[in-house]
Amino acid sequence: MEWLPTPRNAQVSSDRLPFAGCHAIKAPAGWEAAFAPLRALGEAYGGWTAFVEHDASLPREGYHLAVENARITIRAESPRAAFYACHTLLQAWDGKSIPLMTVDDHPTLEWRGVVEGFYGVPWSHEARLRMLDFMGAHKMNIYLYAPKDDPYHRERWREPYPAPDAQRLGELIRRAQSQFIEFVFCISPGLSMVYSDAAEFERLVAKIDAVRQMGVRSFGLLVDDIPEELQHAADKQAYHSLAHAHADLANRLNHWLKARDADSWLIVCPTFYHNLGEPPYVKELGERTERGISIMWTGAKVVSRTITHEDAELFKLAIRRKPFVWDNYPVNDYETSRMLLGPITGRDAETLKHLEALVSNPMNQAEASKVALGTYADFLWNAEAYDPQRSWRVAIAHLVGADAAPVMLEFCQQNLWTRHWKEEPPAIERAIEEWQTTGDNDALREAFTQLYTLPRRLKQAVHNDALIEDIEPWLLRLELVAELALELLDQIDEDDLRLRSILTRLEAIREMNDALVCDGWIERWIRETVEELAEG
Ligand code: LOG
Repeated sequence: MEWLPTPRNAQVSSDRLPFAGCHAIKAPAGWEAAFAPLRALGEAYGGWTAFVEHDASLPREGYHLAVENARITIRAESPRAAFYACHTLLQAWDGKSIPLMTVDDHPTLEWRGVVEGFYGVPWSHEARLRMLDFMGAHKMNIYLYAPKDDPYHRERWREPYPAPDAQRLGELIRRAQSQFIEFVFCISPGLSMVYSDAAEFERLVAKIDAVRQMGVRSFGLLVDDIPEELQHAADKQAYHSLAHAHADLANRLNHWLKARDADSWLIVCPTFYHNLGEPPYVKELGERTERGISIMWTGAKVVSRTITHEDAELFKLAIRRKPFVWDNYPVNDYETSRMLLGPITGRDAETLKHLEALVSNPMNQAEASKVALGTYADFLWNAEAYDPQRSWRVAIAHLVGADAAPVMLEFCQQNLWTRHWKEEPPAIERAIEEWQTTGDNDALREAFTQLYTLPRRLKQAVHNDALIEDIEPWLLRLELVAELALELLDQIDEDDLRLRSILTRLEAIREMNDALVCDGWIERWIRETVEELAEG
């Protein structure tokens, strides 16, 4: 299996040695959690000893890993760095042996992760736990809990979490800790909060304090997607602008947090979060918000197809600190009929130099999001070596295994478009265009057959049930429309047109399932071909 993320520097020998865990791990006291991934392998045969040393001279999260004959040495900047070294080792393990190797590694960007920040059905508890494991294994270090449709996060922000929810939240927090992930609890009070009211502030900190008691030190104050003007008479009296109110609230909350924990961290998502720093709101927020408080930004647009270093510099100038990027890819809440299964593109190493953090806002489908997220993990860790096409293949292989990767890639290629995000058009577009000039039904039949059999081939090869569940509606739709397209081709060849029945069936498919694949090309071909035949 290839590494994900790609290490900065790796020398790998073709010599492999049997490995089934370490019988001894010698490490600094207090670093035990960093070796959980190695311990999980068991301490069975093989006779390996791992020596772990703290090396403060390495870059942040940097590690050096050497696998020699019967001895593993890790030098690491921190326990988290040692945890990452273990994962590099585990990814090189094929279940039986590991290669002799040396690796020198550290990340491009300090904070790399995920914001669960979309509208619609939030991820299930199980999906979140699996996501945290995935993130840890791929060297992502920050998760923002911010599902818009968790009522206690936004609509009913004043109310405490009921006991069962609080218990699940606690479990998430512990899982994040075990994966060396910074857990950021976010709250969105801006739909109703009276910012100037002291009792409202007390309600806000009471909610936050309950989560703080569970071991969280980082919080997000999110005021995105709220009215762009002050709403309450008291606030209009107390503040001369919305930015004034938001900066005042952020500063007060930050003082409250710092008084309880000097290591606390406050992250603010402003109301004007997509621009190049021009709105007066952004400048005022940047001026008034105290240093040390982070400010989020989605790029020049809500869904920014590119984020250049020039864009980042402009926003940075306006807010007087490096932006904390909330990246709206592969989120699909604005077009739920589509899936985004391509790699992240349109950002580069130069952009990252101007950022404090980058978190991806994924799809409602957690498992399917891991295709894009795997490529984010790679890009954010080693942006200098990032190759989206290569990364895409590796991310897919990590998700479904090497054997199933080709068929999963084939499926991903059919799902790369939304209103705001367009990659290469699906291959079927070219096949259809060729057919329009050549009229070669057999060539088109072959292309449709490939798509028709894809769902079945995929289900045979892929054993990740959560993934199959996520993509099931798209698999079904693909099979049904490709089957219908084949039927239409047969009718043409046999000169036995039953056009009305084709249209009725197309309508029935659309009614039972609103998933859209191949950017709608197959459906369009069916409809247009039927129309032409009806006219002709
Ligand atoms: C929301 C976000 C949503 C995304 C994409 C931010 C900061 N807020 O336009 O919750 O998932 O767009 O639809 C948003 O992006 N607002």
